[in-house]
Amino acid sequence: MFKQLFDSESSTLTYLIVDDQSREAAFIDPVDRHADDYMKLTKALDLKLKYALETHVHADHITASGVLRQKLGLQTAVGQQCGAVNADIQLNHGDQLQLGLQTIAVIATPGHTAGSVSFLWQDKVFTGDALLINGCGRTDFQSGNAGTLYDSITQKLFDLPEETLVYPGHDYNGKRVSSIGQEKISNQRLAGKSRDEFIALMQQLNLPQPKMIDIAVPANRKCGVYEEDMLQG
Ligand SMILES: N[C@@H](CCC(=O)N[C@@H](CS)C(=O)NCC(=O)O)C(=O)O
Ligand SMILES: [Fe+2]
Repeated sequence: MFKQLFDSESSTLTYLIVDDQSREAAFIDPVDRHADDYMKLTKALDLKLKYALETHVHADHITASGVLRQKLGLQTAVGQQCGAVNADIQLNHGDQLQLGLQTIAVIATPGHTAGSVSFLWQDKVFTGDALLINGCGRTDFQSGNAGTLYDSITQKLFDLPEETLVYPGHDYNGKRVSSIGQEKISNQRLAGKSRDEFIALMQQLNLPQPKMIDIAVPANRKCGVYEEDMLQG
């Protein structure tokens, strides 16, 4: 089973993936203000929540992973390079996570942030803010690097089978799913662009900083829960 959820305040896409046989499940990029909904869903569907997986340390919203760990006893997992020291699992390229007999493979896709990872499950890839639908994550904070992002997308994500479904970490334009083949042909940031052209394009974006960046990044390095709160349980 698979569900896509949307946070309209930050335009974040959250995913719930379930192994139907064992009922083991994982959230990808859960958002703090929806923690109660996630717990209701977990109960209603009789799931054993095993993981809260982060594609990166987010700059624009606070993760629910730490709260879900407290309430559901799941493990939080985030890329090793993210500096999220109290996450239960520090992910590296090639790692595999199990839900029952099913495998979630970790693909390092740095560039939006140095620690960004994507998750491959069945015919779906969850790309966080590396590859967006007809776009890509910005590269101007959290050790982002446009050249590195170009390499991650063109050498790792675009190497997946063309029919692989692309589920991004955000969409700001009402889109919800794409495919590797579609993005290769039509992504305006990448299709037909050389590495140098892509870097030049990313340098010209001049986007305003996310409103929550100064709060969200330090909070998310602690899975969204400050240590004092964690001690109180
Ligand atoms: N206006 C948003 C900014 C959102 C933003 O910068 N999002 C990042 C992802 S964390 C991004 O890469 N956006 C790509 C884009 O806007 O094209 C806010 O204040 O939170
Ligand atoms: Fe991001």
